[in-house]
Amino acid sequence: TYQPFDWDEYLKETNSEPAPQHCFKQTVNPPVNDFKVGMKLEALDPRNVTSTCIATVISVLGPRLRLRLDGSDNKNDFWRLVDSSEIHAIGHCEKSGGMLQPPLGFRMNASSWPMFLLKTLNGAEMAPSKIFQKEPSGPGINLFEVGQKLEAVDKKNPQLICCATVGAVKNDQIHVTFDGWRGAFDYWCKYDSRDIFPVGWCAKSGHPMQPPGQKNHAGARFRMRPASIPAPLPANHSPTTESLEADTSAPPPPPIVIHIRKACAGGPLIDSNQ
Ligand code: MLY
Repeated sequence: TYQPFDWDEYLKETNSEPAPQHCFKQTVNPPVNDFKVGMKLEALDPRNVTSTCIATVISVLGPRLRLRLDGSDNKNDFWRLVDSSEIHAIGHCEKSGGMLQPPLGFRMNASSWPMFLLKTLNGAEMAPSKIFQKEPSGPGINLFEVGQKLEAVDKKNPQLICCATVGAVKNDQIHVTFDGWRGAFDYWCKYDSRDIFPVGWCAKSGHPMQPPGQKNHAGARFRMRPASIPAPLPANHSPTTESLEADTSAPPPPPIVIHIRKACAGGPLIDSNQ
């Protein structure tokens, strides 16, 4: 059975505070998701935000939708909250005087767009306007503080919402760092980004949450063993300066795995049979 991540325990273990709810552009109660796979809607093209396109719901996860632009390939899916201001019911664009556009990288000749649009909408299940929710207003200023914990979308794996920390604050931006992971996934975003959530949001909304990775010792200990079982001490352990220092020093780098196609000879130093 799925055990939600124990934030209370983790906050104690890491002696840290969650960023308060009022820092975020998110509702106190996560919005209900009544979208169904296959429904069509209008979405801003993430690669060309001046265009409104037709999108199809590919999957639903908590209050989020995995979307694919009709006429695009399956390599550019993106995720939106059901209360995103970037999605609307079909008809919204035209009502506001706009015209639906082919997505960037439309797989056909541009001249076939009008017929493509007609065919893609014919007989389609259109998401009813009542299941779209109004985007919350959010704070007018950056209220985050360095060290505060939050839940954040991993932009490189955008289906994931992960345990994260505010690593830095600068003007209207925050630096999101992922607990237990080296810097490769970190990013800067505006304080009112829709990709960051207060601690407990995933549990409340029924969205899975990624626990910390295993970069640091605290994270590893937290993940590996239930809280009730105390950490084993090495034989003859005494809290020497050396062991205290060891806890704060940089962790060893993880092993690097390189996959080599068997057919390729890697040179004299590579055993291609490994
Ligand atoms: N398969 C990927 C997943 C990384 C996820 C990192 N997030 C949680 C910050 C990898 O191991 O690189």
